[in-house]
Amino acid sequence: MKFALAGNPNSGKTTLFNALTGSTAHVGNWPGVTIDKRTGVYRKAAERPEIIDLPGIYSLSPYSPEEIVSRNFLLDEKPDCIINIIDATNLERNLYLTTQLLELDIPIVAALNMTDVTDKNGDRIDVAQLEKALGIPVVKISALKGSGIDGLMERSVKAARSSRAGASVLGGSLSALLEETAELYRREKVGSPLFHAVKLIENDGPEVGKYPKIAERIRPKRDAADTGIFEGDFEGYIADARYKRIAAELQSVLKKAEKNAALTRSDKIDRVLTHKIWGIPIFLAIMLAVFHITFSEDFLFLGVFFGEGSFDSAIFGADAINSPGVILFNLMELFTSWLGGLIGGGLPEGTWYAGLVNDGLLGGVFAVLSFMPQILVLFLFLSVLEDSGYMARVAFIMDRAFRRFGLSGKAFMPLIMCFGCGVPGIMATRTLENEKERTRTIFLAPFFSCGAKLPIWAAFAGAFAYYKGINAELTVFSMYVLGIAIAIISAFFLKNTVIKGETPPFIMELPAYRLPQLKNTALHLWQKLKNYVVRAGTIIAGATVVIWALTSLDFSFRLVEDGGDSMMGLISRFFTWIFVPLGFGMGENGWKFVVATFTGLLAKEVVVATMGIFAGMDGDEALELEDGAGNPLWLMLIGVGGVLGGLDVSVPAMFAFMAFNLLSVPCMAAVAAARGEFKSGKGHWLGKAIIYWIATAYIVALAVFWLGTLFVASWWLGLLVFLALTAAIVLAVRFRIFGKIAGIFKRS
Ligand code: BGO
Repeated sequence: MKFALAGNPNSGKTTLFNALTGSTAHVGNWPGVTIDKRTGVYRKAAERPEIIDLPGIYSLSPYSPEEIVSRNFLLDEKPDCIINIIDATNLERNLYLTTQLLELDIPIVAALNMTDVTDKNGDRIDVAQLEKALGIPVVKISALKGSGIDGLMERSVKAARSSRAGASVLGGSLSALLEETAELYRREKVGSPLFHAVKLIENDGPEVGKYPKIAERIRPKRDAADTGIFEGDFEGYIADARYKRIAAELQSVLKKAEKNAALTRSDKIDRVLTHKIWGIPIFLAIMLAVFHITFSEDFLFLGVFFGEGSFDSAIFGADAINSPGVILFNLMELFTSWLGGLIGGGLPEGTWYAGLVNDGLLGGVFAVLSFMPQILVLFLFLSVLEDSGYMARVAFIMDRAFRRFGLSGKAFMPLIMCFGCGVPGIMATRTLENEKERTRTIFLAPFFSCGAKLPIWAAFAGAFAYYKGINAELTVFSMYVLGIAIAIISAFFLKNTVIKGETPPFIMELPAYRLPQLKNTALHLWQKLKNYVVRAGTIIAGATVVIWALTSLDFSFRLVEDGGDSMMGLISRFFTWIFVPLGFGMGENGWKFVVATFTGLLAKEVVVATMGIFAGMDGDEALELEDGAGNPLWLMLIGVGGVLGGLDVSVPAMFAFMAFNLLSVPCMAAVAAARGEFKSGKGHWLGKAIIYWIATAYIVALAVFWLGTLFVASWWLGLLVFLALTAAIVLAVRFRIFGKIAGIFKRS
């Protein structure tokens, strides 16, 4: 047996799907979380029906990719039963889809979801009356609380055993025409004739294209039925008829509780959090606070109360107290060092296999694993922010502020997902109906710092804090803000040049704030943890072995003393000069950063793994660079920090390195996802996107290095040049220079 879950976005399909199948699919409070259909099995029934979670849709018109997926599935695969999820808090809008589903020749059961909310509000829904009006079984459930689900499935199995002919709520002057058209379909032996008849009368593109003869026969009769009110717009006419019928039925079905006129708690919170002026500063402050808890080495800035050397604890801090994230990082470091010693300690020093295990495999994989606790702490907060309903507000705030730059709130949703991982984020762009906006959004996706880039920021933040006294959370924060800022500038640039087009309107229901669900958050973190460990044990472990070999052996496969003479060392010299203008390609260690940048294309965690390998190889030499740096906890940071200590690569160059890795080509998986998404649209965008990412990364890193160097030399000179550059860009925009450049680009 095959059961399809169909309903509006946010009606609770995924929650019900998870409850039925025991899956852990992502539940989110914005449209587009389910972009493809998902399947699972309901094991409690003897029939073990297969459950198919279709993407959320408002209608069966083929306007968006979700609607096409759902419509094709229902028509072609003919499930044994449709479970139509209806959000009981929003009956009128949800029933619009129901009236269309009813026209199919498929058994349907309506699952009246979110009844925990309607019950709490005191709304009364007459289920028996609704059953009568729709002519199908209706079951009250709460997918979130798990109530009514067994009853729903019993009725669905029963419904699936019988057959059902489509029925339409459309009556009046249309019914004769509908019946005549349906009859033509019946003669052609087409299933669900009523559904097809309605679509044909609506002048639905694919329907007319598929059945041109019937369309031809019906056209004069349809035109004759035009009352003139809708001027030939039969789709509008039918939509209006559906809503009128729903409104009439609802009068006897729904008794809403007297509304409290006062503002709800959510409204009051929103007055502050989505404030016109303060909305964005509050968002930035929240993010900064999250980074502080995750990365700060001076938690709550308590360090001002302590004298130098008050404590002597590498785990909890020396002159201040470490944040929870850093404490966990340090504990993890201790553990990995201990484990590393246990595994690799017994191997004879100087042998190739000791180098491979200690410097390569353990150095690389443990460097990445050390950051796992901090990543989990950060994701804990991001998950809480999302689950409380705040992230939906961020899209709303961003839409208001940046729509005129070409970045709408709807595009911002998939981009927020990119904070976790670019692959689902890029795939979620399918929810954008406007192809131009979709293409632009995929171009921006890598600029949103994903979880795999976090270890890079964390490693540098730690090294900067330790060696240069630079605030760690500000270092990480700067990368996130830089990414968002470049995305906004890029959206504006692309909208006015290469991918011209309007920004479609954004309409979204903001859900009421709620306390984050422990189960959701735990699940989120568990998936992150699993994913991280699996990646460290597979792709990253594999990559470290190859990178170790390439950086330790020469072309005759002999171990080299100096990594610069290795295969990678020699090859990378061909490319290093490209990065000299960006600062991090300079000096004797520059090639290492270039190697890390290239290896990061595989997966961004590999950047840090590569640093870890170099740290292992240079360990002893780096240890001598800094006083008191003999603690093994800092070994990883010394890989980066030793270079800083050596002063042949400067702090601005390191920021340029981070900026380049933030903005340039994302990992292979994200490129493949972008390729897949570009493919479904028109135009060959992948090559252009790759060039765009590299060019953006290069230009921004160049600016970061040179402006940073100027700032370090003389802050006022740096500021002056920065302002002059900004003014030049504003003038270029004012006089449409970008458009002219794009014109040249296109002509060539
Ligand atoms: C958020 N009762 C209640 N109260 N809520 C429910 C029920 C129910 O029976 N069923 C689902 N929800 P999806 P689609 C959320 O995510 O399954 C909630 O699109 C939030 N998240 O928990 O994703 C469910 O698959 C922050 O709510 O629907 C989810 O159809 C604040 O309905 C939403 C408030 O469920 C959509 C809600 C970050």
